[in-house]
Amino acid sequence: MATTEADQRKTKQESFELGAFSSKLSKSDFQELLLQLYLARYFDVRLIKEKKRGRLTGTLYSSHNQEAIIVGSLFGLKPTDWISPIHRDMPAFFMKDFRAGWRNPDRMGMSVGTVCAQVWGRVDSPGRARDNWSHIGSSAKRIIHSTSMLAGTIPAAAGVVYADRLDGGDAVVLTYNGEGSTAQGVFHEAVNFAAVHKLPVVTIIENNQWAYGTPTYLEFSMDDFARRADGYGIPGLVADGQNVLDVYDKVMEAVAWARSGKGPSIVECKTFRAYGHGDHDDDRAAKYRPKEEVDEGRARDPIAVMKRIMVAEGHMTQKEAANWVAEGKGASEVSNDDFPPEVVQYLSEGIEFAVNSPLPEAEEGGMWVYREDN
Ligand SMILES: Cc1ncc(C[n+]2csc(CCOP(=O)(O)OP(=O)(O)O)c2C)c(N)n1
Ligand SMILES: [Mg+2]
Repeated sequence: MATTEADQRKTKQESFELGAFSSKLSKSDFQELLLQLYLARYFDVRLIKEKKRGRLTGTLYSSHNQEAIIVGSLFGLKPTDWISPIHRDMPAFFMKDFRAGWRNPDRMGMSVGTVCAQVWGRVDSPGRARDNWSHIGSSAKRIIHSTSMLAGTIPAAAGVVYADRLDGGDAVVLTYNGEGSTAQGVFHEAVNFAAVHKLPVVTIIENNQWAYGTPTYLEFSMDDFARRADGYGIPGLVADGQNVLDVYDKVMEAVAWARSGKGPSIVECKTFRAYGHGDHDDDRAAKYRPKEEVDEGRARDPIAVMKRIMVAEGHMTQKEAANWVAEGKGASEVSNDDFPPEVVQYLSEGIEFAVNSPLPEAEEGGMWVYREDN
């Protein structure tokens, strides 16, 4: 029996009307979206388990509970579009252009093995283990290199699509940003620049209510950050970040607007950070965030929300929805049996590739630091 308000929300029916774009998706599109949600979640919990098991070191920045933003925003992109993910979006590096086939080597996204090699700090990572986590990029796959300077990728993204337009291209760029990064001066400069030049820049705000230990009411004085868009003279959309279809609809609206030459927009996706800022912050976060707030913020798990919609749309039976129950569970409560086997298999292959990739030779440490041709 539901006891708390959070429990009641968990059991509540989803009332969601399909939007202009999601209403055109097929049953297999719905199934694919759900599978991708499982994969993004599995990436998160498996890395936590690998670290606990002692096979992995380094800080983890969880996207648990925020997977619908990554999956829903990537789903409608063309292979030639660009993305600029940051620390909270690690699965995006290998999930870009997934519709071309998860294992397709020509896909315009990194391989899962490359991304795992990056997480494990091995020689097969793009920077040959010189840096960790999201500090990667690939111009060949149209992924802008992530930087730790919050909002610092937006001007780079604006420049990339400006150049593409001058070359006659129609590429759009999705930039991913936490809501905290919007307080940076460069955020305003870059969005204003994109607005003035009508550049196809879709600025996604992952509003997870916290920037490290700072709550949103100390970050900006409005309920919907998307209203800031008015000041730049561009559209500002708000999406339910727990609902992959709503994210897809709002991002596709912004992408269509951008592609047709009308310029940039902001899509604010409302969500909640499930854990600490990184796993080094988990214990502290449990103190600075009231438990009720955390329970409330995690009550609508994106996997559960999608299942409820699929049942309502007749794309899934209640029995099928009970097949793999990863939703509502933390890393310590979940096992491989809670995920579809193809999801476990796919990521396990990537992890084995990384674990079998050697560490770089120590001599490499001094290479490519200075010019060596004079
Ligand atoms: C310019 C800048 N200031 C501070 C930091 C340190 N820092 C890294 S992540 C972070 C919080 C980011 O919060 P938010 O943008 O909301 O993203 P979230 O981690 O919540 O996804 C801070 C303060 C930084 N990397 N860059
Ligand atoms: Mg945040």
